[in-house]
Amino acid sequence: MTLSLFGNADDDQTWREELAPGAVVLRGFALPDETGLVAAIDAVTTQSPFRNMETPGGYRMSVAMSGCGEYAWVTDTSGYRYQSMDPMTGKPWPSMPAVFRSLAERAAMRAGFEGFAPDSCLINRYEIGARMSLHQDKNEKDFNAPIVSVSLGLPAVFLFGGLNRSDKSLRVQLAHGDVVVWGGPARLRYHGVMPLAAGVHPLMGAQRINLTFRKVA
Ligand code: MD3
Ligand code: FE
Repeated sequence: MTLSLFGNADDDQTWREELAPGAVVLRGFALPDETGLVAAIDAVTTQSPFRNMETPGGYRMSVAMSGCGEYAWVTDTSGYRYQSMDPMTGKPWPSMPAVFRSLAERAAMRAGFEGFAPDSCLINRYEIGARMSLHQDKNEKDFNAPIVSVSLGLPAVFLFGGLNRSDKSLRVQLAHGDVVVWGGPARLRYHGVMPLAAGVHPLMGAQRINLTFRKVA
């Protein structure tokens, strides 16, 4: 028989933490791909640059966003939606890099979601002080598909609430390389991100980048 050198680890040294039913944290799952992910983020955001969009309420988001795949999320004064065209370039979003797709599919599989086929990846860039207020992700068609999120760069405090905005939130620290799979009964829970604390990450600098993989259509 084979002896594991790592008590609570999988064979690839990834820790699995169940935050709540349907929400699985894979600590460090993205670390083996960090170099490829950074190159792919650079390639995508050279074509479709990060931008701070305006909400329907007229506020400029502190998080700068881009995206790739068949659809990405946009907001402007007329509302928010997924669309296949980047309004900033007038062109389709860049295609989803293979390193992105492969990571998302393997993470979903590891969390028990067979056959996850994302058609969208949103790329969120947090500079120091940027935050995301509590919200639900419900613009996607099929809530049976999970959302896979990948954290890179500076650590953040993630807020994980309930199905009602007023439910108490758990605070979860998400660090460079952590992947979370949000599905099943966790899929429609409120969530947000506390203002990013100052710091410098050795690979990413003074920022946090979060990738979210979704099945939108
Ligand atoms: C829990 N992004 O883009 S990812 C978003 O860190 C978003 O940039 C955050 O919320 C970020 O919509 C959080 C983690 C996440 C994503 C979707 C969820 C957590 C979720 C859907 C349901 C429950
Ligand atoms: Fe969200």
